[in-house]
Amino acid sequence: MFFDKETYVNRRSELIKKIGSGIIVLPGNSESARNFKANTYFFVQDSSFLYYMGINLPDLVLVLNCETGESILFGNEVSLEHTIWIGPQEPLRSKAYNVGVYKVLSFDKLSDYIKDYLNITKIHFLPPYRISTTLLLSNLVGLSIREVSVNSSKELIDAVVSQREIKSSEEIDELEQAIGITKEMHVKVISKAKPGLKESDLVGALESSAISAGGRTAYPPIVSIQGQILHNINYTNELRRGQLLLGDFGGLSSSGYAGDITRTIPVSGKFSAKQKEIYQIVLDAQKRAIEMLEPNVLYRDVHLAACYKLAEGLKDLGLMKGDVKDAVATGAHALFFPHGLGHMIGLDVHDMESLGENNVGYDTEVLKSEQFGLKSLRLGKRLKEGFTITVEPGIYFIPELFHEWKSNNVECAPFLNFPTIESYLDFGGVRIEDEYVITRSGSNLIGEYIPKEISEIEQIMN
Ligand SMILES: [Mn+2]
Repeated sequence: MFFDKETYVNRRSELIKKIGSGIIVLPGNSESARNFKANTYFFVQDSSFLYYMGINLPDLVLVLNCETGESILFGNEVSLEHTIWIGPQEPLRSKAYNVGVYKVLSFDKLSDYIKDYLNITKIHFLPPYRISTTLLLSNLVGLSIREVSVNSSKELIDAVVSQREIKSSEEIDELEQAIGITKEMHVKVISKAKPGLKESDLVGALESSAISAGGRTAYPPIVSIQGQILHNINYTNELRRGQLLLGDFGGLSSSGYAGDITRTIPVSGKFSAKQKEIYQIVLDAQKRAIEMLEPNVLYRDVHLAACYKLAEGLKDLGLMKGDVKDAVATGAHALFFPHGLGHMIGLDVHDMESLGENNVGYDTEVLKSEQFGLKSLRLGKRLKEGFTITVEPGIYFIPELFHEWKSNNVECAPFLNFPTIESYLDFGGVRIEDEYVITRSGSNLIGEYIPKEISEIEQIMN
């Protein structure tokens, strides 16, 4: 339990009210074996289960009965034999009481409970993303494994998204706590980085920060001198003078909220003139995007405004040419910025992504584009007060993409100055990422400011 009992009681009763009829089944996660059953990965609870139940333990299923209004937790108390291995535990029954669930039944009662309702009313469940959950649901509702996901409840997905996308002030406190931990991790990496170290030296330092703070990293850290590889999680390179180092990582708050921040720094402690130019374009694009954040603005439009800013800067440097709006319309800028400007953040680093990007970041008003670049934008819909999001533009020089576009004479080629771009192919990449909460009239940075101006980064490094 992380918040008051009332928080969980209210969240569940609101969900029951929204769905109105039928049975809602919310399975928590199970332990996941690494190489044999008892040797498991770090346990991560299902975020929807955690949102409505607040218990961070494996092998539990929450059932909300919309017919009776009842919440029931299915799970087993720890046996004496297991206690010998893991020590005495607070009874499950008492944990459930603390979040206002007064009916706890053993796990083997779940199947009969659902069976009684199967042909009478609708059983609502979210799309599973782990095979163990798919199997559980397949057995409970009598569908084949293939049928489970497509039969998940759109009503339930929409109801859960509508609740979880609006963060309460206690959730924003948690996100701030995660940023506090994340700031320490970043400052440690910025102050420690220097030629001769390996990427893994820095990963060791940031992991130790996260663990010392009582948590873990929220996702596999990206710490790379090859920033142009967007999700590079190899840490074998040695840092050399003249290179840029991209660090995209964050910690978890004590109740499981994620931090997700990116900084890009010069290994030598000083940006070169060329690096400064590209870095400043990315920073200006981020600031342009942040200025626009307020309720009712389409995040797709914020993304596009950042793209215009990037394209303008790249045109000034002679890397792009022609009309900036036309260039962005054809997707030319995506050669340098192939991903989206940001995503929601909360209990998941890409919040609720398991419920489907289209169900979380888009709606009937804004449909996802299929254009290269724009199709990777995870959030396109109108912003609302209480949304918590990331703003993370970048510029990358991806040799493979460059060669492909150059040799295939792509439609947007007239906007690209290929010979000049070619002279940047060993540049790497720059990304700058911060988190914002949408307020009534604008937005606020979540948590403490983490240095990002060129002079601030150089000052910490020297
Ligand atoms: Mn991110």
